[in-house]
Formats: sequence, structure tokens, C-alpha cells
Amino acid sequence: MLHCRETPNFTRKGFQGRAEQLPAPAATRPVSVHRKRMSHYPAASYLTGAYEPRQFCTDAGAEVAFAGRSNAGKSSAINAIVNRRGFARTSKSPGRTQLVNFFTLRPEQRLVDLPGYGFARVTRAMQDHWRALLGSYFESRRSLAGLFVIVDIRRGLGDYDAQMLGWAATLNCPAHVLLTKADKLKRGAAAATLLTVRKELGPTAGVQLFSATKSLGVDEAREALERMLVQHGTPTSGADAG
Ligand SMILES: Nc1nc2c(ncn2[C@@H]2O[C@H](COP(=O)(O)OP(=O)(O)OP(=O)(O)O)[C@@H](O)[C@H]2O)c(=O)[nH]1
Ligand SMILES: [Mg+2]
Repeated sequence: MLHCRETPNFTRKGFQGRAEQLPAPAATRPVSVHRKRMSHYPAASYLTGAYEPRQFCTDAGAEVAFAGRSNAGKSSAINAIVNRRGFARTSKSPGRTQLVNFFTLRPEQRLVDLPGYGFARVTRAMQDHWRALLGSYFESRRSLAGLFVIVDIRRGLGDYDAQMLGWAATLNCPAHVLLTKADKLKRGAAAATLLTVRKELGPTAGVQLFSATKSLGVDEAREALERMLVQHGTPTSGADAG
């Protein structure tokens, strides 16, 4: 698990790196699969994967980060929202996303697939590395327009999810929770969990049901994403999402 329990005291310091010029390690690049069906974001593409903060892409424009427990369904949620299978790499085994992966949505607008937390079967050194990487990410990114926290609906909100939401609140960054894998629960049980989590969070974050496999809640998630990008003040002309 990532051990990042200390209360963060982040400021938006700005980051000097120009890591987009550094190639991502070839072995860890998500596969880009060209699909015949139309993406909601035709210009979307993989940008880079950062193993360390100096490899983060240039901090300009607006980006929305996807955080969540390992195996919760972050990469699958990104694929459903972008409407391209294989865009972000998914896996049945936890711990697949090990880099901070940046994707362009449109010029100056990005999605960021963060490494999952809560995966016990990695070395202490790797846990510490991921914790530092995530900490650096949240600390430095002026372009952070919003945070999606992806939660497996069968597990509910965990300590780390709450901590991510706390970080977002500290940064005054809008947050949205996807209760994903909703297809795994009966409709009544899913609705009950949605109510519980809504009560738990109050007005601090949006919450919705989601399923990447059944395409449930995808439009709603896309709208939340677009709101975050627009509120951050970047133009969305040429947008065809929705
Ligand atoms: N039934 C169901 N399975 C899902 C859903 N979303 C993801 N999965 C499955 O859950 C597993 C993990 O999905 P990923 O998207 O790779 O999860 P992740 O959070 O990116 O995982 P890491 O990168 O390892 O942290 C895969 O086997 C997916 O097919 C969903 O909405 N419903
Ligand atoms: Mg992933």
C-alpha cells in the first residue's frame, strides 16, 4: 500500500521540468489501438509516462487526473470516457499502471492515469516511490483542473480514496467519484451504495454510478470531466464530446 497518511500542505509551486521531451520507457507505454468506431475525442493520444517528476509533461493548459485503488478500474474508465478500447492499458492483475501516464484529449487538455494505491504485493521501495511520485504530482501541477476518484462499488470509499479527496479539497480542486463496476451489483444495492457515499461526501465531490463494461454513466462522467476542463479556463472550441 502507499503510505501517505500525513496531512499534505500543498501549494501550487509550478514545476520547472520539460519532461515531454523525454521518451517514455518503451516497455511501459500503453498500447495505442486504432479502432474503427469514432472516439469522442478524435485527437486523443498517449503523450508520455513519467517514472519521476522531471518526466511530467509541461504544466500548461488543463488536465484531469484519475486516481483510485489498484485494480479499481481507472484505466477502463478512461477508455470508456474516451470511447477507445486499449487507449489506456488495463489488466486483470493489480498494479498495471506504474507510471503517471499523460494523454492528450485536445490541444492543452489532458487526462492523467495515476498509479493505483493499496496494492500490497509491491516492495516497500516501490510503495515509497509511488507515494513520492503522487505527492509530487499533486504538489506541482498548476494545470490540475479536477480529480476523478475511481472506487470499486463493492468496496466503497477507502482511507486512501478519502485522502485523495482531502488533497483535492486542500488544492481547491473539483473532485468527482465514479462508483465503478456497478454492473457487479443489483440495481437496488448499487443505488443504496450511491446514497451512502453521497451522504458521506456531502457537497465536497460529485458521485455517480459507473460501469466501463456496460457503458453505464459514461455521458455523466464525460460531462463532469468537461465541466472541470471548462472551469479551469481552457477553451474547448472544436470539442465534440457529449
Ligand atoms: N465488471 C467490470 N469490470 C471492470 C470494470 N472496470 C474495470 N473492470 C475490470 O477490472 C480490472 C482492472 O481494471 P483496470 O482498468 O486495469 O484497473 P486500474 O484501476 O487501472 O488498475 P491499476 O492500473 O492496476 O491500478 C480489469 O480486469 C477490468 O476489465 C467495470 O466497470 N465492470
Ligand atoms: Mg490502470
